[in-house]
Amino acid sequence: MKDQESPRAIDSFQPDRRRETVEEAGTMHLQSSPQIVVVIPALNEEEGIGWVLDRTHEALSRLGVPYHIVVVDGGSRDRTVEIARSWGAEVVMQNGRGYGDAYIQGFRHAIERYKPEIIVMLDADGTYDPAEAPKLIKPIMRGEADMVVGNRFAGLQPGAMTTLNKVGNRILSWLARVMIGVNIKDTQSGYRAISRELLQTIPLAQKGMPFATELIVEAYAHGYTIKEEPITYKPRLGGQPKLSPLRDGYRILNIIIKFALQHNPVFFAFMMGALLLIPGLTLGIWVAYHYFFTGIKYYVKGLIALILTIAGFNSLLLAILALYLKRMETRLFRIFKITFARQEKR
Ligand SMILES: Nc1nc2c(ncn2[C@@H]2O[C@H](COP(=O)(O)OP(=O)(O)OP(=O)(O)O)[C@@H](O)[C@H]2O)c(=O)[nH]1
Ligand SMILES: [Mg+2]
Repeated sequence: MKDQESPRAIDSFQPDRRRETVEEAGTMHLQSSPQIVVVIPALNEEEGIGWVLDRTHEALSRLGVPYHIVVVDGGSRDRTVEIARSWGAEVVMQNGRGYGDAYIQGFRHAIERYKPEIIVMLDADGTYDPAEAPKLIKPIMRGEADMVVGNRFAGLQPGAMTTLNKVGNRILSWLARVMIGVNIKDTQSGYRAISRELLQTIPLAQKGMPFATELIVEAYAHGYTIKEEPITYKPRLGGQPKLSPLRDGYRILNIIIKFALQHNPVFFAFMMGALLLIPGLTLGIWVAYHYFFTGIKYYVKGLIALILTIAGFNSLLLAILALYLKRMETRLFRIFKITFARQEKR
């Protein structure tokens, strides 16, 4: 039985041993050992939570960093809370409802109580392997990324994801790339490591499953570096999935469209340009053909073709302008970030 709410790894903390372990793990650039908090939302996950916590302790102890585990319980009616406490996790009772709401509360609690440099997101159902957490943490420790997302498609085990979820996840990630510009293959993955600075900067409001998308899009829109690492994804250890593919898929799609309109009008301006230009130019060529080769003059059709073509060109110019503004915004965010970091160091 582990001590409840005891800060693990800090107690048995030996600076020299820690440095050895971390260097063995391949993080040669690491100057100091960052504090890590693993936040795990759980709702009736008694079959999985014990295994998840056991392996999290093992993985983070081996990494040699001070860490805490916070389980945000959404009102479980089974033994989830009891098992989580027995494995030394701090259990926070969720005030609201939903996956995103659990994370928003868990992040706030973790930051206020522990001030960790890095926060890890992990599910309680055993689908993600905590042994792979160092893979997500290390790029942040090395300063190569602000958020690292586990790509489940790289190691999908049989029965882990239904065909509907697989297709839906691929489509949603593709839409996020085309419409917003986020180049992440698995935007719905719930296994991530994130810097505290990122979490303290971006606004997060989504209470349900769209939270995963919101987190990535806001991080991207604020100019943070997001990396992806391959991970394995296994079938649940038991319990019921809380994700409802059609309802949540629809909500996530809505969020992508909303963010695309808010953050990246390039896509819409470009689509508008294409929709006006294609018929405009086709009609224009047809009118010109008749004018030159058959001698028939189509004044009204010619005028419509001209209006469509001019409007289409205008939209394309707007798309180019929006693209430049977007790039400028990203550059400005980066400059702010660097200036802010320098000021904090002083
Ligand atoms: N606290 C809390 N946890 C939740 C809530 N909804 C889901 N969770 C937890 O969030 C994690 C992810 O939920 P899942 O149901 O596994 O969703 P999923 O991983 O997209 O779906 P599967 O692939 O079927 O596992 C699990 O650990 C759940 O127990 C909630 O409302 N409150
Ligand atoms: Mg799951």
